Amino acid sequence: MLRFYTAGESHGQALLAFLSGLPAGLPINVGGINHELHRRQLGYGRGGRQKIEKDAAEIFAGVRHGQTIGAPIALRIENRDWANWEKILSVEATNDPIAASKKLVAPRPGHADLAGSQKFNFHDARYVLERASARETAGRVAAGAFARQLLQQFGIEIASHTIQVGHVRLERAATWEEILEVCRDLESPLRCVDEQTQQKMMAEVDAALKAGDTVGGIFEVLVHGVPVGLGSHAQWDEKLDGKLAQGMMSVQAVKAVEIGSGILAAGSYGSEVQDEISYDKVARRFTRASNRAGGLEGGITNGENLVVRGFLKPISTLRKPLGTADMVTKEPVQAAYERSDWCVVPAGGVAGEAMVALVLADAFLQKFGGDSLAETRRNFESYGRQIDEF
Ligand code: EPS
Repeated sequence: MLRFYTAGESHGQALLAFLSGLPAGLPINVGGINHELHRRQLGYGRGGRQKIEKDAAEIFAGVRHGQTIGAPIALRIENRDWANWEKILSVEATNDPIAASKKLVAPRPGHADLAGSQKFNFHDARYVLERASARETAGRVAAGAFARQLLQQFGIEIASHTIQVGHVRLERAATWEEILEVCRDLESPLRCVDEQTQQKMMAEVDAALKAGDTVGGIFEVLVHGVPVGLGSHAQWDEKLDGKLAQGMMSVQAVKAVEIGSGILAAGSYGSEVQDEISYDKVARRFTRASNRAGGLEGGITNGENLVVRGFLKPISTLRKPLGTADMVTKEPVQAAYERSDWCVVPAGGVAGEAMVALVLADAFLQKFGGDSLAETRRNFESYGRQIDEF
């Protein structure tokens, strides 16, 4: 239903995003889109690039007079750094020695550099890394902000927080209110709800910086107000947990995804992990005493908060480089280093929120359809009555 693509190189003119399938008549708050882009740029452990950029979406198509018109949406996020790369990454063929000087032949272990160069047959990882860079997530965050604005119309809210950085883990559960609050706090260095834990996490980030190293971690995306019945158990590719996992895993540096307490559950008895069901007669809703399933049973939303975790490996650009092999001479060399972030967990959380928003909005539109927001709302409300009367 909802399709989206991005294009753009990290140091090219701009990042582009295309999104189609949103109903007409959805009010669009451009400030809200730019707020998400700003959030993505924040976080303790970011490198020099974010000081250059001030990401903002310029909308070229699909939105008129403040609302969607049912036409594909196209937008552009300028790369301010392009001014420094115009000659290096010129569109036209060039013999400028500066372009040759930026060739990258010492692939970073863990990055797409080598596998991508072999696959596309370049002896210059520049062409690969420019697109593999996590800067691409700015396009996803802008597209995700549209999906988020659709979901907000139906009382669905998305937030994320950091539960681990390096070896430091948040050892207690966080409430939805705490997570919302820390998400709204743009000054929060690592978006962790517990100040003492956050201090320890910051020390991990500092230690990585000092050592010329990088640290990974875990971010958790929560969705509040999800209706029962998105996704389906009926076919493997209709299961919403599978789609969320794909969306989340596709975020750069994410190497594992967990839904609810999936990892803990694998080492527990069934009696310890299933969420017992009861019925609230006043609210006319089935409720669960716990939410270890993370809001999904059989690939279908069950009305509890969706809980999806992204496990980020430490990013692969190290100031103190690892050993590698030169792609041309095949001799042992040190991996390339230009500049980098050393912790991206909070930014990963914002990209994760965007992917969850896009996957969920797609499932939402599959369930409720509608060419206009009014039609979607009618269908949503009619289904709500079915659930009330169940
Ligand atoms: C990023 C911008 C990039 C990297 C980072 C993410 O900027 P530059 O390469 O100019 O410093 O900091 O990308 C990577 C982690 C990577 O491995 O490529 C951004 O805007 O998020």
